[in-house]
Amino acid sequence: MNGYLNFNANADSWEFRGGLEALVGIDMGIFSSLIGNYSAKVIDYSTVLAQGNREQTPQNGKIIFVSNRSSSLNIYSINPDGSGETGLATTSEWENYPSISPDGTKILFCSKVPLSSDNDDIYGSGKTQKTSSSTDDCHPAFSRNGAQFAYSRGTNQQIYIKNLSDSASTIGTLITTYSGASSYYHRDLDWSPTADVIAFSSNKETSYREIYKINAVEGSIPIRLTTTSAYNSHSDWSPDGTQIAFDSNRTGDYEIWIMNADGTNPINISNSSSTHDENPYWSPDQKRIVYVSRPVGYSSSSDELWIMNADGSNKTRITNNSYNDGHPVWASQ
Ligand SMILES: [Ca+2]
Ligand SMILES: [Ca+2]
Ligand SMILES: [Ca+2]
Repeated sequence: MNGYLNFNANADSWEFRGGLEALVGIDMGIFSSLIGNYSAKVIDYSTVLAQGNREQTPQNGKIIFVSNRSSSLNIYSINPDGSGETGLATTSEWENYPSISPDGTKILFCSKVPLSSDNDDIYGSGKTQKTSSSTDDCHPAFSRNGAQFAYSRGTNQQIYIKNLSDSASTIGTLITTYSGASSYYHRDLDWSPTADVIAFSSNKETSYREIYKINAVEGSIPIRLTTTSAYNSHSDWSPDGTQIAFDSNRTGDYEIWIMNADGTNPINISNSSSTHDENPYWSPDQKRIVYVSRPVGYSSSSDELWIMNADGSNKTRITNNSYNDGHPVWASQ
């Protein structure tokens, strides 16, 4: 049973309506967010800096992912054991690049409304519009206390930060203000859970993609973390902020790698030349990694979600179908 979105004329917004009972049997952790109940906290950066979200080890909740198993790319959730697959945003529109709030109760994602507009904007739980522009706004990443988000905006995907409670028309603060920034793409944003630092991938210095990090509050010249002249993307901070998982084709095919947060000691943990492995995301308890894999030579319709231990052992397939399953994020509960 899929979730669905209805237009609420009175509220002048999109909301998930009805069907909540049917939205899996029923974990209100994630799903309460679909009612769209934001805590509109005023942002004080000094408060943000003082707050972490990892005082307690979170438990692993559901995995949120993107699939084309219905008419367009939509967002689904699934239990880590492969059970309980549920549609969260299954409209005829395109929904992609989900980010999950640190407390596991809210999502942000990218959508084109209408689909024919080919104009990306960012939406939140209940499909509440979070950006509104004629440019492409995408790659949302919740801040570590969940009150803000970073996103990439415009032709060259510059990084901006705004409050979750800001109006959709509010652009926010540009942080990629370093020399030459406007010439480069910044994407796959991920905000450290323990510091106000954003990891991202960019073609800033090579014709490939490398991973960088930048101060999320002040902006700065990004620090380059990979130096391989290969495609390095989809960086994801470990829950304790000490490591970054990412994918790279530096060995010839795509693998899941883990490096220290300063770029040192990269380790190939998927280590399988027969499979195309990408899009890693840490489990909230930091013991496992969900990722996307398909046999080398097959199309993306063979992409499935897999989970492995953080040392690469015990690879287990979670989905098994003829559709493209990707962009997993793992919610805490
Ligand atoms: Ca837009
Ligand atoms: Ca591989
Ligand atoms: Ca599939």
